[in-house]
Amino acid sequence: MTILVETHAHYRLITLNRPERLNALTVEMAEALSAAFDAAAADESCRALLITGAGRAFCAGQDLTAIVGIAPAEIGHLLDHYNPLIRKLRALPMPVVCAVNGVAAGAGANFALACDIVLAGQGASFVQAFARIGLIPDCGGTWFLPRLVGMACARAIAMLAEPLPAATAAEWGMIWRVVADDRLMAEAHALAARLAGGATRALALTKRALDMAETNDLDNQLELERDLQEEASVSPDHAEGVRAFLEKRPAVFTGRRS
Ligand code: T3D
Repeated sequence: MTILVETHAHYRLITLNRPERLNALTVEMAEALSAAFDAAAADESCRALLITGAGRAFCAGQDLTAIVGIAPAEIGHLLDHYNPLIRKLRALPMPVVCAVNGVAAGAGANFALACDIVLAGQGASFVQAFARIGLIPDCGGTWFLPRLVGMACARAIAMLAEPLPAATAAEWGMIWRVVADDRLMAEAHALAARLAGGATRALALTKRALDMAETNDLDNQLELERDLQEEASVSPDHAEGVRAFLEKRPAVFTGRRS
């Protein structure tokens, strides 16, 4: 199986599972991921996702052995599989945590950056490997990088294709946090469990608002916040949050969508 899906209380762990190829992506894997995202989105009891890689790497990007023999003009069509996957990942109505357990290269790096909160082990690194093989960063790389680290660093990261150590990625704001390798999965599970116990509807709407902020001006963003706040305010978790505050107790959120 190219991916493994494990159900935990209120969240799912998805593990990229081709360790012998450093979890390099194939069309089959993209289809499996797409189905796993659909299943998570359709299940109200699934309130967060955690994504990681099996073995020593997170993901080495496109499986280069799989493109041998494909006509060059057809290679771009691989993105017909990957682009919908990135869109689906961004639109998931729940927080997505990525635990980068080793090298994340090419599309693998940008798949990680598409997640909501990225944790990485100390030994992990991010490589925009595309320039090394005469390609451009895809799977959203040219969109994510300048927004996360600014244009100056984005240009160097994309054009030099050098491995960026996890600690530098965290220092530059490309990812949330770097942790000791042997603590990575414990910390990632704790984070996923914490998010899965949150006000899921509000977190999903927060994701949408932050994504829209990339293109909206302030006026439009204020309008959007009003609309999304209306949606959040009718959620059972909002009522519970206020009740819990007034009763001076921790809120118990259910994540129910209505
Ligand atoms: O064109 C399109 O539109 C398609 C979309 C493309 C999107 C992309 O992602 S393009 C970028 C593709 N990825 C790469 O170019 C990265 C290639 N891999 C590497 O540069 C290095 O493997 C790493 C920096 C990731 C890790 O290096 P290292 O030294 O830790 O490991 P290694 O020895 O190179 O790799 C271990 C094995 O995994 C090795 O196999 P072997 O010799 O033990 O049988 C290696 O060939 C294999 N492997 C690593 N990356 C890939 C791969 N096999 C297939 N595809 C890979 N991407």
